[in-house]
Amino acid sequence: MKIFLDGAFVNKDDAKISVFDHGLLYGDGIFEGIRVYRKCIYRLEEHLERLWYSAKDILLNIPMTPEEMSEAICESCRVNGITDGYIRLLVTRGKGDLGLSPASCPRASVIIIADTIRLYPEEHYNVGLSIVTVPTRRSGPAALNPAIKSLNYLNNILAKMEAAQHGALEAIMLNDQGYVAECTGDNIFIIHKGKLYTPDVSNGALRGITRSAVIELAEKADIPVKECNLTRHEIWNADECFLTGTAAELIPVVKLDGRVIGTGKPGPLTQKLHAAFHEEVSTRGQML
Ligand code: PXG
Repeated sequence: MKIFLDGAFVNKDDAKISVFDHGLLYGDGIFEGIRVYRKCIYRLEEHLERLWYSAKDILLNIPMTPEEMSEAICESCRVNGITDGYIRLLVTRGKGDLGLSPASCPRASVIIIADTIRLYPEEHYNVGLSIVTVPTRRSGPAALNPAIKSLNYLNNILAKMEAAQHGALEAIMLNDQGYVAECTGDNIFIIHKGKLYTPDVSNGALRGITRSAVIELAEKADIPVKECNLTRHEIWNADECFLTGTAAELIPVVKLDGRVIGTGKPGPLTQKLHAAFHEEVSTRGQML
């Protein structure tokens, strides 16, 4: 496997960064997770736009243009023979001195890993996930803006571990006000009386690329969509519930906190939207 590291392709075992990289020392950096479906890099432009927004937010100068980044991503897939897979793109603050200030880091580091991805076990797409609400909260915009896809994922990691302690693969994270924000690595949707609802991004949800795709696909299918405040009450009483993410795609949720949602089986609108999503993935994006 070849890794793109600061402008060159190096073997996996030689792909090393400095222990003085502020991405490692302080989690100072940003990332994207991107899928490739049948040689099509799904919604690459949207991922790059989000990356550049995250960079602007943390005053990080990405040492490449979006066009150069797009080409480096395509080349990472080509050199590794990846036609279906997962791309992990990182931009770290780069090497500097000890101390929080990025002033000592002259150049950001760019790392591109093109690999394959393990989704949730297949059975969960057929029977649905049972998830739980965990105590760890999603950080609010007044602390670390959750719209920044940063290398600081500790609260999401804690939430993921709390889910595992309850035998669940995913967890709902609430925001400071107690509204549902999202899951640890996925956005959440419910269907109630034929309408689709998802937490507004102001509740601490990442503006997920899959989330945006599902909203678009639902609107195309004449399913009304509302981005709003949601509490666990709405989720427990929903007809259907599902999660969205680059790795997960759309995955049904049939239980929250031990309470059955809807019929306890993946619902028809979830299945319809997942099918519509599959139809678009290899046609929407950058061809290799
Ligand atoms: N919320 C959070 C907090 C995420 O990190 C999503 C929602 C879904 O967004 P997309 O754009 O993928 O539809 C994410 C997704 C990884 C990795 O290892 C990436 C994510 C989550 C966990 C792991 O690349 N991001």
